Amino acid sequence: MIKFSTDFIWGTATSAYQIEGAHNADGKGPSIWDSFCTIPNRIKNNENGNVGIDHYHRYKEDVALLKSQGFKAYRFSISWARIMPEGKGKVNEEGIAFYSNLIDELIKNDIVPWVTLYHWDLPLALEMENDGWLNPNIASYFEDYVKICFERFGDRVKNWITLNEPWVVAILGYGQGVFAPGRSSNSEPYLAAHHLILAHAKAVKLYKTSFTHQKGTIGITNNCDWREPLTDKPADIEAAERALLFFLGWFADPIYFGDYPQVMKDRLGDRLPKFTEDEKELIKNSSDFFGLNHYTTMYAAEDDHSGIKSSVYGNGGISEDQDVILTQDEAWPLTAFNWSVVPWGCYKLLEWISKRYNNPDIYITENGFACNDTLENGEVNDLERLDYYRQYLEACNEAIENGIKLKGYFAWSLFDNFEWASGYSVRFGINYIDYKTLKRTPKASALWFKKIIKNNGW
Ligand code: PNW
Repeated sequence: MIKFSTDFIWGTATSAYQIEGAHNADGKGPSIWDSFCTIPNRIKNNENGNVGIDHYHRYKEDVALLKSQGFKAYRFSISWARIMPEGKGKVNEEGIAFYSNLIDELIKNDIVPWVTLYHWDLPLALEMENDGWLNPNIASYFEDYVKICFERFGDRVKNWITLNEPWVVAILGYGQGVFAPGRSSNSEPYLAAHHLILAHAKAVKLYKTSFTHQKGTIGITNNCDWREPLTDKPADIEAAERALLFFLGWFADPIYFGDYPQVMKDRLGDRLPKFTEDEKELIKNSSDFFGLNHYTTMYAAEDDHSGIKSSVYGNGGISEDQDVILTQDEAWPLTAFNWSVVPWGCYKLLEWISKRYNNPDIYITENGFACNDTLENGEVNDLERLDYYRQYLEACNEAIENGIKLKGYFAWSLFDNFEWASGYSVRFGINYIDYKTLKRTPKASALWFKKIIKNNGW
């Protein structure tokens, strides 16, 4: 029997650009994703989030769905360009009204809002006029924007996440160029990441100094896969550890210890920016909880440069900086996204985080499964997804039983939605979207969640 404690937080998650649509409605300014999607061939089938799943207009129906499926918490993100169309300066009251209404609707239905302040949709003006995350001033622009959010929503929102997955912003946006703003470089990811960390820390400092009366918590969400040593050779064990430090330690070490992992400093030299002593103080202990997005696992082996070279930028970071070769096991089931299903990897990652960062409160803010669902006789029988959730939650439960302070879990995602460079071709939702009518249909996995949340387990 699997039982979670009664105060375990059961949630599900989305992000603004992936679901809202209404890309230019009611005074919203363009974001880098609006613009990235107009470049031919960057997105599968040249799709975009202009309409999304029209959550902007259907939010009441969507909150009712959340409620009917038993979720206690809902993680969504605020579109910066809806609040500040030019990224700075003027505030758009209609944008404020949308999120304010959404928050009220959630609270009315006893669903606790968990709000991500940045889920990749940077206002376009900041990119074009100020070089986006490459400009150190971005940290103060971000601070000005979050201040508005704390002022306008902080009376009702008590759970804030500053940034979603800065690793993705840095590596996929500035390293591989497959996500907005579409740049390819082997040094810009480290610079962008540096400013992302500082922006996070400034936002937290502001919240902790000027908004203590709101009595909320604030943290950051990082993503990380597990890296399992391919063999028990010391070189491979070290390679796996190094891969984790380049992936998660890159962001979590500054936040828990005040500085980057030594192995990154050793290997990157001048490409890794340095924090000043004041900045280290600012960043250290700047997260009330450890937000984790976790999906998959890979083997890691030392790259001795004798043979196979994966791509220059392997999944996990800039691989030439790490000398790590990543592979998958043929025995591991694959999702439609080619991510392997490895529940024990989730357990091992939770354990690694707890050990390295001194047993923090952890929230899994995303975990989920991609497949090509089809609607048959009005139903979606996504048993593979259901199985994925069951196995990963079993791993979570085991972690909790062994003293790891995992306090909550958010399924990614509440809906099928715009899956970034993959467009609408990949489905992650527990609720199915018919993209012609935008009708929402609960999948078997959503009905399963409803049952297990009610029983706190199964
Ligand atoms: C996350 N990777 O993105 C995001 O937070 C979601 O918006 C997204 O829909 C979800 O996971 C599924 O993709 C990621 O390459 C994108 O390792 C890419 C990676 C990880 C997470």
